[in-house]
Parts: sequence; structure tokens; C-alpha cells
Amino acid sequence: MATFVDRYPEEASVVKASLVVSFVALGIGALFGLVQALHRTGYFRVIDSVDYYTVLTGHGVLLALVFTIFFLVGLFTWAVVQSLERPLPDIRLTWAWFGLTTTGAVFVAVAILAGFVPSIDMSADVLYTFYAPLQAHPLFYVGLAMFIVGTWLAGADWFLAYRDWRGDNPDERIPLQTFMVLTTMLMWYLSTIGVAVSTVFFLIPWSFGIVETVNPLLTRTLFWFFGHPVVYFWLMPAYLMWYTVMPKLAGGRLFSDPLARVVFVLFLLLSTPVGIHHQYLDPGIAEGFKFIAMTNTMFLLLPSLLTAFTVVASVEHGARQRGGEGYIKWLGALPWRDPAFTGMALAGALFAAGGFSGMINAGMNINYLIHNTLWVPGHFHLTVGTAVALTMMAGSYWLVPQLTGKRLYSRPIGLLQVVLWFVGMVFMSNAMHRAGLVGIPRRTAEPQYQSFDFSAVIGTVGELRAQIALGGFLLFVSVVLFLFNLLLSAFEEPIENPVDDSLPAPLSGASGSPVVLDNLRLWTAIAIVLVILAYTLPLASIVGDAGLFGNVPGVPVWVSANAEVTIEALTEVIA
Ligand code: HEM
Ligand SMILES: [Cu+2]
Repeated sequence: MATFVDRYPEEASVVKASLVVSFVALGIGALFGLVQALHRTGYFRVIDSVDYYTVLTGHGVLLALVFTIFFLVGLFTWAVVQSLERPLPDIRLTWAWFGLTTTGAVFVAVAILAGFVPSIDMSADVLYTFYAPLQAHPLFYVGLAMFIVGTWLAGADWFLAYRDWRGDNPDERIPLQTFMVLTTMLMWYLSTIGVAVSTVFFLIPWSFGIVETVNPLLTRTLFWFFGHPVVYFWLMPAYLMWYTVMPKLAGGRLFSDPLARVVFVLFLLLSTPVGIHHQYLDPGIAEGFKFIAMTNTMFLLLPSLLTAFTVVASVEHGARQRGGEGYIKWLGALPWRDPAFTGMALAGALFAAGGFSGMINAGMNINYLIHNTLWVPGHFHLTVGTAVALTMMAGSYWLVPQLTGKRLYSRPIGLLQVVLWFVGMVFMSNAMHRAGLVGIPRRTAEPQYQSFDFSAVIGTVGELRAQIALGGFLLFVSVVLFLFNLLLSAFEEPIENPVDDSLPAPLSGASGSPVVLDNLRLWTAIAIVLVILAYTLPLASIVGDAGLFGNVPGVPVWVSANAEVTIEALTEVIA
């Protein structure tokens, strides 16, 4: 039968609903991004500087957590159903996890946005990293907990579908897309333990006033226990599309299925025992533990390099199928007019650049140079902000027609949109990296630090600011085009085959590869052992130093309303 929505109408509804939540978050988050970019460069100030952290928290949470993860649950649902070729076992469970994650996300958003309204005594300007001692309204943490439990149930839904399939197909290899979903979810279960423990045992009781104090280093460490693997949680949907969809769009086939499996297994094993690399500058963690985290991090480069190789090889194969020739000339034979392909290719190109700046972040000594400067947002707007976000937007041009049965409103606008994102991001991210190198801090509305002069090594600081503002503006326009294109597509007439949705078999299939690759129990067990090795001693020493509940009272975040309380709390912390 025709396309996904015709075969699995109920599942298509859940996927569509997830994407709607995702794109609403994208729209609001992008608006906040523009506000920040123009505010901190001094070009245009619509908000009061004290509201900057409300905007920044909204931007970080809505984009990095809501937009990405709702897209992920939609995409994974589609991937499991279409690769197992069967509906989900019980659609009520599916709607239940969708309802729970959405309610959680709404709670979180309300807690943050209430920060704009002085008359409401609620604020959650704790940034998307939300560790203590900054303290948000309890609604924020409760919403987060619901959101995370919702993602766990989504994983359960996919595992149940897999179990049913396994019952009918005892000897077959796990279909590749389902394999990717399951390994990613195993990594997610393992890594969200950190944030779940932190939220449920420490942050929620503390925000309700049930316990008086926290151990900030403990909540930071538990956050980063989750905070590094979450970057792979963002990336894996993009990888899923690069491996299984992009070769097809390029006119070819995936180069190697087993290599793709190896990559996903490596991410399951290596994603979690590295979080301490975000804490190189935290006092209270011994240098040796940081060194171990750095070493593990460098190993993590391997699966990304394997991906670069496999994906480029598959795309090159596609180009040669289309008549491409030569060492470089084949690039010209690729379908550059297809916004889905071009968006993913441009996303991959900027991901490579993000990989390089990531290696700088990962180096323990060189990290000190760029720590907490604008370099860091420069880096992750290439990775999550482009490799992931642009792949998701580009992928939508191919995916959404399968969910609605309607063709895309305009491919040329789609093409313009992905190119605008690329150009905007080159401006914004490059300038952010350079600004970081001269020490301009991140996370501040007033980076000029009154009467303090930053001077650029090459060019001027004024020129850097102009590039950040221009880049931010182009990115915002790109999001507006994306959303309008999808919105207008909703008014198209349904047709039989709005998009060619067949996925060709890989050149080198799974059948010849070691069966052990599909042994999910084994890989999970090893992943757990690695986490225990990496975290037992650091956590024991953190708890040993300051106790489970520490001795730091909360620092309320509503600065303008309660300046005195804040100063009091800060004085207490310092004393
Ligand atoms: C319209 C496009 C975007 C613009 C103009 C934009 C702009 C910015 C700017 C200027 C900052 C730095 C603020 C500061 O440190 O003072 C920032 C931070 C950030 N952005 Fe974006 N961004 C955009 C899209 C995205 C996307 C797509 C994502 C992720 C999917 C993202 C995730 C983040 C995160 C996580 C932060 C850090 C928040 C924090 O420090 O707590 N941004 N953005
Ligand atoms: Cu990391």
C-alpha cells in the first residue's frame, strides 16, 4: 500500500503529534535565539538584561531538550514500525508516553516562561544545565521528571514491539533501524539514571524545602553523567538518517550495515563514562579522574570517524550510480536540488568542523583556554545546533510527506532554507569560536563587562559582534521558512505516493557479520561495568567530602524581584 500513513495510520498520528510539539519548541526557541544574539551584541534590545536568563534557559531547554527529543521519539517510532514492518503492540501505551512527555515539557516551559511575568511568583532561570545551587520552582523539576519517565516508556514501547517481532522471527538479524533505536535507548536508560537520581532525590525535595541544603558538586556530576550521553541521544537520530536515509537520497545504498552496528555499539559502551570532561575546571574532583575521562573521550572519536567514512562512501556510491566520476567530480552528480539531501550533507560538513573544535574542548589543558567562553556555544551550534537540528529539518522534508500523505509545499523554499541555515551558522559559529579565543564569556547579557576592552587577535570585536548578529538573523529566517513550508504543506491535497519512501538494502548486509553484534545483553553489561569503573571513585570522594546533601542552601533565581534574598543567600554560600 501507498505510504506510511496508509499502512500505519495510528502510529503516523503519534509521530505527527511528536513532530508538532518538536516544531513548536523550535519556533519559540529560535525566536529566543535571535533575541539573545541581538541583545548580547548590542544591536537590538527588546528585553531587560535581567530577563536574559529567562530567555537563555528557554532557548536551551526548548531547543536542546524539547525540539530534539520530541523529534527523536517521533522518528524512532517511525523507524521501529517501518523497519519491523508491524504496528506497535498497544497504541494506548504509545499515546500514554506521548501524553506524559508532553505534559512534562509543558510544565517545564510554564515554569520558565513565568519568569517573564513579575506578578507570578515562579521562575526557573537555571539554564538547561539546571544543577544546584541555582534553584528553580518545583514545577520545573517535576516536569523534567515526567518528561524523562515518558521517554523511558517510549523505549519500553519500542522494546515490546521488538519482542513481538523476535517471537515471529527467532533467527533473523535485528533490522538495522530497530537496532539503532534499541542501542540508543539502552544508552539512554543507563545515562538518565544520573539525572533521575539528581532530580528525584536531591533537586525536587530541595526545591519543595523538604531538605534544606544540597551538594552542588554532586548534582553537577550527576548532571554531566547524563549531560554527555545526551549529546549522543541528540545525535543518534541524525546518524540514523545519515546511515539509512541519506544514501538512498543520494541515489545509492548504505556501504556497510555491520559497520553501522559497530558504531552504535561503541556509542552504547563509550558515551557515559566520559561526563567528567565537562568538569575539568571543577574543584573537588581529582585531576586523575579528569585524565581518565579525557582518555575515554578521545576513544569516542572512533565511532564518529567510522561514521564519516561509511556515510561518505555510501554517498559516493550513490553519486557514481548517477553517473558521477573522478576523485572529486562525483560530488557534482549528487542531487543538490533536493533539500532533504542537501540539508543533511551541509549538516554533515559542519559536523566535521564541530568535531575539530570538540577535540579542543576535550583536551584537559587546552580546555582551560576556552572554558565558559563563547567558543563553547560556537562549538555546540555546529553539533547539536546544526548536525542534529539541520538534519532533522532536512529529514522532515522527506519524512513528513510519509506521515501526512501530502507533498511538500515548496522544494525550492526548502533548499533556500537549508542553505540559509548553513550560511547563518558559518557566520555565527565561526565568530563565536573566535570571540571565545579572545576570552569573551558565554552566558551573559553584558559581555562588554563595562569599561573592559576585549581585543581580537585578527579583525575586531565589533566585526565579530556583527557576524554573530547577522548569523543569528539568517538562522531565525531559516526557521521561519521551514515552519511556513510545513504549515502550507498541510493544505496540499493528499496523493498516493507523495515521496519515494523505499529504502534499498545495504551493499554489505548484516548476514555476514558476527552475530555477537546483536547481543544487546552483552553490550549493556559491558557498558554498565565501564560506568561503574569510571564513576564509583569520583562519586565516593564527592560524597565523602561534603555529604550526600551537602551544606549549600538554594540560590533563588528571580534576581530582580528578590535581590536582597539572593545577596543574602550568596553571602551565606561564600561564608
Ligand atoms: C535561530 C537559531 C539560533 C540562534 C540565533 C541561536 C543563538 C544563540 C546564542 C547567541 C547563544 C549564546 C548565548 C549566551 O551564551 O549568552 C545560544 C546558546 C545556546 N543555544 Fe542557540 N541559537 C540558535 C539555535 C539553536 C539550536 C537549533 C540549538 C539546539 C538544538 C541551540 C542550543 C543552544 C544551547 C543549548 C545554548 C546554551 C544555553 C546556555 O548557555 O545555557 N541553539 N544560542
Ligand atoms: Cu561531553
